[in-house]
Amino acid sequence: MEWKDKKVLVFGTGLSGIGAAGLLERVGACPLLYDGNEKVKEEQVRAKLPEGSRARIFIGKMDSRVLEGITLAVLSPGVPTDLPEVEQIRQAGIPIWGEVELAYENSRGDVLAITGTNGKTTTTALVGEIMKHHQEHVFVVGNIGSPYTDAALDTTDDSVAVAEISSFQLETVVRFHPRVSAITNITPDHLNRHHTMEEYIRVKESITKNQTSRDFCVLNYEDEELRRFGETLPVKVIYFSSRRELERGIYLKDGQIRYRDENGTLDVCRVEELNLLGRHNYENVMTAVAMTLAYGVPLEEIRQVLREFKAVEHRIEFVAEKNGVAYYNDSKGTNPDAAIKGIQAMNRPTVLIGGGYDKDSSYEEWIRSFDGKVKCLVLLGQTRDKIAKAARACGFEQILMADTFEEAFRLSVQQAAPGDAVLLSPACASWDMFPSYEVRGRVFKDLVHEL
Ligand code: UMA
Repeated sequence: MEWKDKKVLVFGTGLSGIGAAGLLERVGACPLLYDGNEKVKEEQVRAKLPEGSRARIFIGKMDSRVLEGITLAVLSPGVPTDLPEVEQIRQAGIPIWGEVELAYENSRGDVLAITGTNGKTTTTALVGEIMKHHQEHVFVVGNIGSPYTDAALDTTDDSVAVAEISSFQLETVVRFHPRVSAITNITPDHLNRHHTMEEYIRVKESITKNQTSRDFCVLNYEDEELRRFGETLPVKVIYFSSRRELERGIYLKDGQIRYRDENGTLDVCRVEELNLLGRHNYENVMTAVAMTLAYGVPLEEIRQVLREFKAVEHRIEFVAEKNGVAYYNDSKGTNPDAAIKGIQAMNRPTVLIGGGYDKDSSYEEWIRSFDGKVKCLVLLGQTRDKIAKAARACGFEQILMADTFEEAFRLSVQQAAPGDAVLLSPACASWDMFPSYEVRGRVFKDLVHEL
């Protein structure tokens, strides 16, 4: 595409918006950064742009002046595609891309892309490490926290972009075409944005929409929807299973991960050799191994990385032991399914901190997974009353309410006895109180270290 002097509206001034504007300026286009949040200050946005940037900035209510001369709009992932302002853009006949699409259109080399409700960050980080061990130019980008647009223009024909792609980002891709894709699992999440489970599944599955018979897609065999989906794909599908031996694919049996294809069966590793705990993590490992084997990385190289790889920050991360109490940060447990994994990983009586931004999730399954391990639930945020109601309906009564994060932490410390664990695993996003789950996790860790 010819970008010179093209006027492009960039919707959102967070990480993705700044990344997109930076890319657009580098290719000679004229970005107009737009943010609908009136609390955002123009100077703050300007300060995030490179020195000498000529990008224009507009904050506040969208009006027709904003769209004058605009030939393309690039949405940040957090901007819903059915927002009235986005509808206004559509009505004006302006094409709409997501930030990922803009990056892809300006990139070279191959893309290995991972989506799924849970496990995508760990899988992306592991695929990234394996690829970095294998070759020189590797970019780990996307939902993991580094906008794809920041790296796109530095990619080369020989480089690989390992991309964590959220459902928000998939809503607005057009030609995005990974060489290898993976969908780790699909369980309810972000239903306030996608409205129905059917739509959420459709969006997730669209990661394969431009893939052909030359490409690969790694899917969870134990997820019935994904198993069925795999049968319909015109792509080379590799299934993984942590529950049964597969005729073809990668599976876990008796603590051993094995990969089997038409050439025979390979022993990948034993789970005791990994520094990761829990079935969900073995699934992440299998996804990463299948993706990189499919891409042509030799198994011996993959094994070396597997032995060294450690859990990612904010995902069931051990913080410290204080007065006999073990503190775990699972701030990335941003939906009930992820938080269930957090509980399952605990092997001590646990004081659990939960609650946050309301995504229209239901919490009963999470509460039923407490399995006698949770001695007290400390709740905060938008969802605290909804969770308390669900907990009581499930017969769980040990509930404390907090107004602030600091209060929730203080109450948890008071409730925990030596030999217990305190687990921050909220089952909710952080956006009602924090800019991101990373900030929430760091605040938690700081409070633990201050004890
Ligand atoms: N905005 C509006 N109107 C709206 C919504 C947002 O103007 O209706 C503006 C906000 O005022 C704000 C900006 O858009 O200034 C924020 O954009 P954004 O929400 O897309 O956030 P970014 O900082 O660009 O971060 C995004 C991803 N955030 C979301 O998808 C919500 C980050 O994923 C990602 O790391 C980053 O791009 C880089 O690619 C975070 C996330 O929580 C980790 N993702 C969700 C998840 O994992 O569950 C999907």
